[in-house]
Amino acid sequence: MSGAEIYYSALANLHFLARHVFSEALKTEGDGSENAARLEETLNKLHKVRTLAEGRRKPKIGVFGLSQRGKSTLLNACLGADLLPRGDRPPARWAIEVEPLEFAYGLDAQITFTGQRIQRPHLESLPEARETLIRYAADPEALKAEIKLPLTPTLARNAIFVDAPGAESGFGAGETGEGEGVRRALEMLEDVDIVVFCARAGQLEGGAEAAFYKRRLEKYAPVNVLNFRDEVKDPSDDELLNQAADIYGFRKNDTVIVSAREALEAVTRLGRDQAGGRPESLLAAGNFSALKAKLEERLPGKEKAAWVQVRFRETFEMFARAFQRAHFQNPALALGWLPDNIYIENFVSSLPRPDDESARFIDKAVKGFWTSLGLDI
Ligand SMILES: Nc1nc2c(ncn2[C@@H]2O[C@H](COP(=O)(O)OP(=O)(O)OP(=O)(O)O)[C@@H](O)[C@H]2O)c(=O)[nH]1
Ligand SMILES: [Mg+2]
Repeated sequence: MSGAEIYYSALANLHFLARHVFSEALKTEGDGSENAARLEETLNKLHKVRTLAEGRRKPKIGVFGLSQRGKSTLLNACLGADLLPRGDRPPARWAIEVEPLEFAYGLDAQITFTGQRIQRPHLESLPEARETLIRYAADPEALKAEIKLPLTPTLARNAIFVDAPGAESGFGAGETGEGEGVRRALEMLEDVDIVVFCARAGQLEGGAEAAFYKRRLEKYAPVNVLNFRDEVKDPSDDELLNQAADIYGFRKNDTVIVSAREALEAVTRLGRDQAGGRPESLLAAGNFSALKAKLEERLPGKEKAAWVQVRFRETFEMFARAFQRAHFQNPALALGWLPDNIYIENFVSSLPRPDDESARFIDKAVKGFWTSLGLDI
């Protein structure tokens, strides 16, 4: 087996192992419900990672950040179409998910409201879709829009793009009283596989934005975007990266400086419908080739950097300690040893494949625990 195959097999085993312990724990009388809930959450995360690793669903790329950072403009440039409403509008609380399909006949839209009510507006064109999205966004009961449309995106061909609302409405400005908006925004973060954080290159400042990033986003190991590059002539890119590292704690290696406006202008100029393919000029505009490279590092099917592999190993080791300490005599006890912080936060931090040696380590350890449970794989 190759390193990648071993890794996937380990992942599958870990998933079944956790599921077994969980179902045993549920049979046990008494306390432990809190731990069980935590394990269930972990299982769901493992499930997410597995379905993605096995190619059973497309990765979701979500863009987060405060209002007016150019999130929607950035996504339109990524999509190669001016679809998502942008600019000055009343703040919306919902998410818009866009799935570009290379071979599709027309637009398909589904709007989900509270109480699981669904509508499917008929859409003929991009401008009509944009207008419809603006109209529905004003409805406080609208939770999510899912749009499918025939497009070849500028980057990340096989992904679903998620436009999150500006964090002020989603997370609550002062982070006091965590209401409905906060809950929804956190769900959105958990739901996406690749988190992109969008800030403004000319407005790097500590305070609320940096605090928001550190509290909510950092743990997802996001791709960080410093947008509005066209508006800052100096400092140099390098100085900007240093500033962002100081103020937000961005890893330089995970940060790109772009101009979503220039990229979107290039898209519009080229008239993507006729252009076909993805001309290099499109990616060069606004430095989108750098963003493309960063996203591709996170997409399935690529060998990943060592620092990310460590995350999976840490997660596994925490599981391992939990199971080992309880000697598998009492699964409910094992639950108590599970960490508060599960590192499989999203696909980004766990799917990357470890090198052959760590993959073998993980596989051997997981199988060892299975055997000590008296179970066959
Ligand atoms: N100069 C410049 N303007 C930009 C850039 N990106 C976005 N803008 C402008 O900034 C404004 C806000 O852009 P949006 O894309 O709507 O920002 P957003 O983060 O989605 O805003 P909310 O949806 O309200 O959270 C628009 O007027 C854009 O044209 C950029 O790279 N350079
Ligand atoms: Mg927006």
